[in-house]
Amino acid sequence: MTLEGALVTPREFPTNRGGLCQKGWTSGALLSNPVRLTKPLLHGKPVSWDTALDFVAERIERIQGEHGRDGMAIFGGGGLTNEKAYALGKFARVALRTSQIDYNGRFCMSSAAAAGNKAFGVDRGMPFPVTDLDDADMILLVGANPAETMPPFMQHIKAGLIVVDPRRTATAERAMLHLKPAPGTDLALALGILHAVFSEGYAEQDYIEQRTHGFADAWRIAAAWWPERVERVTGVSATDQRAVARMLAKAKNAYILTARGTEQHASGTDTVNAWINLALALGLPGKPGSGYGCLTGQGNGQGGREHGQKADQLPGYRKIDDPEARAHVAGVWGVDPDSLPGPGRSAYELLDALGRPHGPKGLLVFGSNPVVSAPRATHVTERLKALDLLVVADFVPNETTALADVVLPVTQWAEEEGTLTSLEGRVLHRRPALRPPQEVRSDLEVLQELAIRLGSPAKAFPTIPEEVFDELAKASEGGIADYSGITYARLRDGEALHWPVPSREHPGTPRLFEDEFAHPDGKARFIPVDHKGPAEPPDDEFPLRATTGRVLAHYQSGAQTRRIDDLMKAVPESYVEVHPDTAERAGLTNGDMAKVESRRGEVQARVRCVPSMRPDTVFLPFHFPGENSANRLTNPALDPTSRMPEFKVCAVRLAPWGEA
Ligand SMILES: Nc1nc2c(c(=O)[nH]1)N[C@H]1C(S)=C(S)[C@@H](COP(=O)(O)OP(=O)(O)OC[C@H]3O[C@@H](n4cnc5c(=O)[nH]c(N)nc54)[C@H](O)[C@@H]3O)O[C@H]1N2
Ligand SMILES: Nc1nc2c(c(=O)[nH]1)N[C@H]1C(S)=C(S)[C@@H](COP(=O)(O)OP(=O)(O)OC[C@H]3O[C@@H](n4cnc5c(=O)[nH]c(N)nc54)[C@H](O)[C@@H]3O)O[C@H]1N2
Ligand SMILES: [Mo]
Repeated sequence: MTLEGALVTPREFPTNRGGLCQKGWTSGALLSNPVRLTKPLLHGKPVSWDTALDFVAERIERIQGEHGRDGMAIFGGGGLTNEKAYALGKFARVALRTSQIDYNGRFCMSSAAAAGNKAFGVDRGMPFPVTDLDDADMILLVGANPAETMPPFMQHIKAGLIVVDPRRTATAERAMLHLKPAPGTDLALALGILHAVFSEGYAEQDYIEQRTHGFADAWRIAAAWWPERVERVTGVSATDQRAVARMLAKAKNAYILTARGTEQHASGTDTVNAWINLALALGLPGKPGSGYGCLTGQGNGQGGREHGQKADQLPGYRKIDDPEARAHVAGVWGVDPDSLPGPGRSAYELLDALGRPHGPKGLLVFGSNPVVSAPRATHVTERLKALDLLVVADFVPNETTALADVVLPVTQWAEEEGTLTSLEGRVLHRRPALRPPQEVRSDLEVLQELAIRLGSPAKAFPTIPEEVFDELAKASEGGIADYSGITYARLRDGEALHWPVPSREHPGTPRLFEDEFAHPDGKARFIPVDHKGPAEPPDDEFPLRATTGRVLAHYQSGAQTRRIDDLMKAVPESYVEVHPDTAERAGLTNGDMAKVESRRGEVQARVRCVPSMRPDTVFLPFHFPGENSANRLTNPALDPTSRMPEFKVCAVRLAPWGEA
């Protein structure tokens, strides 16, 4: 459960069922945070709103005058409401007319999104209500640790549970079977299990024939990955692979669910497709009571990727290079379709280009802390420092606001109205619960003020969330994520609306795929994928695989949770989980301070000896900044389709801290 999600009307929320996670319990402390940003800052000094906004607008004009429209860039966030994500995308294309916009969701769910589009013709995290899981009898959870990252979700796991994770997580503790592949070898594992399914006669032949295409090509590759060969690559025994095949095939209702452990790889899209291929071979997607789904992450992980803050996208999950989509959206916006820019750079490529000769010279950040959360963070920090203009809108100071020329203090989620879209495609309306401090403004107000200064009419950037939503609904009409039948009135009435909702009378679509998939011929696609392994395999110099992820007590880049005493007591500092033998070989024991080093940098982390760790793997949480930032190590190798970085595996070595 996300920080925001945990507090959205906990009692009426079906994925939550009244449960709150640890962060939720202490969020009172968060909401009355003494370090709340309350005044605009210009080069660190408090100034009036007009001074700050005039400065920003003047600099934007100067930069775009010298370097062209693409001289300015925007970095958004999956925590923004649908209304803000939409307004940000429109602001980029209409007020700035830049192609350079992307957001942190590129780091989050873009591989599953790309894989879902390939296989099913649509990307909705879960094409069924999450409560459907309650009736399953077998669930395979791959690269997900919801016991720590979404505690309320665990209530829906009543079925037998199989977990695929290199670490013995709190989630794996609950499983009847836990497979521990080396980080970055999932794809081979999925091929091995598919091999077992087919050779043991468990494949659903009728379903494959009637509802899918492409099995033969996918099988040709999987045929070469018999379980014993897969065992040598992954470390998962052939016996366990066959057991998974059998357990899934024998179950009446089974689900395969993936999350960041599957996705955050240079071959993340192929890896997700490999698990979807397995689901298709077993006939799960679209079968009542069964399916494939992806667990989302941030407060608005799903909605954040539907309304146009992604480099290649227009609202309604439309493609920015599709002439029909451009004409429709330009019509709603009252602009010439030819004035809309084309696709821009993906998140890491955008950050990497900042301040370079052909890259953007100015950046506006809304809802992200890339100094801590981007891969190869030291380098990203240098790029941010090379900018002529860095503007950050936030409600708390963080490592990125610290570098900003201008910091704009905005309202936080509990102080605003807006909508979010849940992992099951359900649009949720949120009422403001608190009054904001006097001087802060909402993100929508900031965008309007800037747009006016840049020459747009005020009415093109409404500040009332309901007005923005109504426009978003129109812009999405006829798109994949069609919200055109949704209104605040229907949401306030408590209707459970899952997109697409193409008209006011339409009841929404809780379950996709029951009759057909979203490809024009109605069939799902097996995607032929092969195992490649990590972009940076371990070697003599850097012999260990480092993986990164989350802990219960901290949220994301930690900007908020690192300020809460109880959470800091629970997990006060960065650490590295390591097998005791591996630690010993590096001259370390439990509690020592270690230096973890990759080709990109080094970090300081407290050693936690964990006997269940694979001896070839270490784990670091990414919630800490500076010398403790796991992202000083990570490899920005990108997936060719989703452009997602390989956060989940890079080559490192261990030594005692302070040793040369
Ligand atoms: N407490 C807390 N909750 C959160 C967040 C938070 O920061 N803190 N963040 C929210 C967000 S934005 C997101 S995206 C979600 C993420 O939720 P999850 O995806 O559940 O979280 P992660 O810890 O990133 O990764 C899950 C697991 O992947 C495993 N893993 C690493 N490498 C591999 C691999 O190669 N293969 C496989 N199969 N597994 C691997 C890791 O060991 C880890 O246990 O959590 C959300 N909830
Ligand atoms: N090594 C490693 N790195 C990772 C990951 C990993 O697993 N391993 N996971 C990746 C993933 S999945 C994600 S999602 C990213 C997350 O990392 P970030 O993109 O850095 O996300 P947050 O830490 O949530 O930062 C959000 C910032 O936006 C502010 N904010 C929140 N809501 C709003 C709003 O409505 N308006 C404005 N203006 N500001 C707001 C918050 O106060 C906070 O300062 O990290 C990625 N980085
Ligand atoms: Mo995420």
